[in-house]
Amino acid sequence: MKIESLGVKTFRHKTNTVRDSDGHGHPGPESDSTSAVLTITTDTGDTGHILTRPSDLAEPILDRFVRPNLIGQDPLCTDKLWYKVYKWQRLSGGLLNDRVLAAVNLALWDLKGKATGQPVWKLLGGHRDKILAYGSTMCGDDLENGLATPGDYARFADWLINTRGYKAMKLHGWMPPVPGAPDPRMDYQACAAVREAVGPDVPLMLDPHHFYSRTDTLWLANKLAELDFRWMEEPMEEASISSYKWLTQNTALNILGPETMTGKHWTRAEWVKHDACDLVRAGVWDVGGIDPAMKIANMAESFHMSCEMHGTGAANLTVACAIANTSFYERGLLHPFIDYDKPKEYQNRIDDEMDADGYVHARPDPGLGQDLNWDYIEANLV
Ligand code: LLH
Ligand code: MG
Repeated sequence: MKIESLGVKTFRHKTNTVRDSDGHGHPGPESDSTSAVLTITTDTGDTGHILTRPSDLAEPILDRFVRPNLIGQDPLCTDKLWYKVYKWQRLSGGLLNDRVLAAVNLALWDLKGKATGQPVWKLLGGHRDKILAYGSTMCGDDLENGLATPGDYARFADWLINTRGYKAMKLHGWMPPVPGAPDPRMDYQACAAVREAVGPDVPLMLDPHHFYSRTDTLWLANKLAELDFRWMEEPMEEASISSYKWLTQNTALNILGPETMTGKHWTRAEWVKHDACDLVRAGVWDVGGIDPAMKIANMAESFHMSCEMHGTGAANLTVACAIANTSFYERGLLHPFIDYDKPKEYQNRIDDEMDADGYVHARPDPGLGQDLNWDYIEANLV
């Protein structure tokens, strides 16, 4: 089997998410957006797909760095092909980023699953066929009855846990440009209100403003430890390993990381070696795909550490179900104004349907388990 082509379909669809001036998503009026699907096709007619942002699939990047390394190659050799493309990153002048590596790697894994008739989570180890989700909120806002006050977070937490069935929850705090943010005391008040609403036994986490000082971070960490929070993630710039090492030494709260720091599995290994985190973060879109994410999970397991996947979607769910050393799947981002369970126009179903007990089930279908509405995509091509 040999790779014959890589093709991209970019299409229009509606969105109800708006970005603020710092890039955080919030509910907003319906507007137009675009997404893209990468399709890898072989000489045997097998295909693999991945849905992503159009900017991850720019034709000049695919033409210069990806197609020359993939065409004619065996698509099942995912790690070998990852290295073939990755080697070009160093001299690409920043053009070949980790999201491009991830998109190509994910489409190859989807192809491998479909060609072998197996779901990818089983090919990778198949540790579990369902996993508890934590409801991961959007960042705080100033919308009436949205996520504007500690009481809003508490009311939403009550609905997530006691009505929708989540068994765990993570708050994203208030971040600029929301008035008054960032403020660790505001974050703490929201966390305290949520703990009060859901009781002592529900696992809770916080993802606050990402650029706090050491002293603000330590104050917040110690207050969250008093509330018996499970972990906090990314409260400071992650390039500063020393700051995280200092933080983990000084607080009883578990610190999860690194999430957005570049450097793939190599950076995660450095964080573990330097005791800069208690739990290791990996997300397929942050670390360049499934192959590097599995290396991170296996490295973490070798140090008796949990590896928590960052972000939602079929490929992160796939890794979470493949490995032993993880605790939750991140489901979101959620908001009282958004119906997360409703498929988008370009989906036949969402990637991560959740049952009433808070479990997201690994898909039995071959591949990564995405179910795209091809009629919609074809009818709305850009
Ligand atoms: O700052 C944000 O918008 C969130 O932190 C976002 O990146 C979210 O994906 C996250 O960190 N989840 O864990
Ligand atoms: Mg995060």
